[in-house]
Amino acid sequence: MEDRIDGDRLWRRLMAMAEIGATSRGGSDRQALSDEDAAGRALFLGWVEAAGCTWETDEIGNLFVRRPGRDNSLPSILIGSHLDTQPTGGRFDGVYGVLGGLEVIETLNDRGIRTDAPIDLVVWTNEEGSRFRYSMMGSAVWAGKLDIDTARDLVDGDGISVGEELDRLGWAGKPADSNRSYAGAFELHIEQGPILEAENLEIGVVTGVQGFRWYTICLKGNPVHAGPTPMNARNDPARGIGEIVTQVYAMVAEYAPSSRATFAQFVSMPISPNTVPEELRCSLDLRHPERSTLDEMDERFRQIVSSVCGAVGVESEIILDNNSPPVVFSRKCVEVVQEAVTQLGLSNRQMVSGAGHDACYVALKHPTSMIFVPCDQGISHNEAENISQEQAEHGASVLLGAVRRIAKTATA
Ligand code: HGY
Ligand code: MN
Ligand code: MN
Repeated sequence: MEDRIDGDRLWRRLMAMAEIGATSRGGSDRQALSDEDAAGRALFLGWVEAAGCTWETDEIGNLFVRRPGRDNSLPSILIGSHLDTQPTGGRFDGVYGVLGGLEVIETLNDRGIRTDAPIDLVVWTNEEGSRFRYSMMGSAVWAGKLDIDTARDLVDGDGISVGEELDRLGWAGKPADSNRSYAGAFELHIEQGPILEAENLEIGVVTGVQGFRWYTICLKGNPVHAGPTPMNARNDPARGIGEIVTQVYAMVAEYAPSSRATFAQFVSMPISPNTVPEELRCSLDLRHPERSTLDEMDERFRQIVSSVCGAVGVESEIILDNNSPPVVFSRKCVEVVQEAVTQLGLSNRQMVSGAGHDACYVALKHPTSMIFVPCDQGISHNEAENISQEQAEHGASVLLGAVRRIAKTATA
């Protein structure tokens, strides 16, 4: 059988999903556990039920869609990604892996193919970590790396908690069966970077994911009047953060080309233009493929904060919000993807993912790998994020090929 899916159906569904939470600049805003996220799930579940699948949620709202196999006691095949988006996100990040997974199920249905093993298509809760600041939150709880109560207590900028939203939406189910075994897991995703397009390649066979750490930097100064207070009589956190940003960027540049640093979410209190801030907070996202380099950047970042704050006379606090170590995927699952790509005759390369994905946590428990397709100019987490229908078809066809191969081994 030629592993080709129905690209028109997949594209129609991607565009229908993009209507939900559509932004004025052509992107998506379906932040985790929002009404838009719920509307996206409702649209998805309508297609799921029409495809003859059952579904349930676990305690953190992860959605598990089941396509039964001939023998449901066999280790399942896990596919899926996320439907939640950044506040000014694109139409494909996460969504493409979920609807590509559903397209694989639809194609198996169309062809009357029953796999021996069941197929589980998962929609993970709050992959983005932008509204509730823990990236890949749902898969972290499922993998036992984040305590459910800690996750439920995470709050957004308005003080609304994950738990309140889960209960409001009715998404909290029973704890997932941690003993369920999986023959293999595959996440289909856009690359979100420039490599595949620059090398004019159709598929990325993903061998792992770089590590990342998220911090909250909090600088505490002394609020004084912006007018009469002499410049040398201030304990000004703004002076501290400016110097910290400059020195951290310079430090991280020493580990180029793989190192990444991103400062964001700047907030000063009180919110006043004519009072020196009492407190200034921001986020920092540090990334690198090697754990030892991440450790080194972590240590040097903390030294910079301490020495700058000493020099400008402000206090500092650094909170480590998220620590996702580098991940190496299973050779078995990488090879299964590689075989599927080769059979389809698609140009490809093996690569490490620059972005984090739920597959990082899935890989802690079961053999896992990922499939990438290029996106325009490598742009993502941006409303201009874009892929073509042909690119969407390529990736989902590779996913179909990988599922069919692993299903055979699952049978064996
Ligand atoms: O931050 C990430 O890499 C992912 O998009 N959550
Ligand atoms: Mn994603
Ligand atoms: Mn994302």
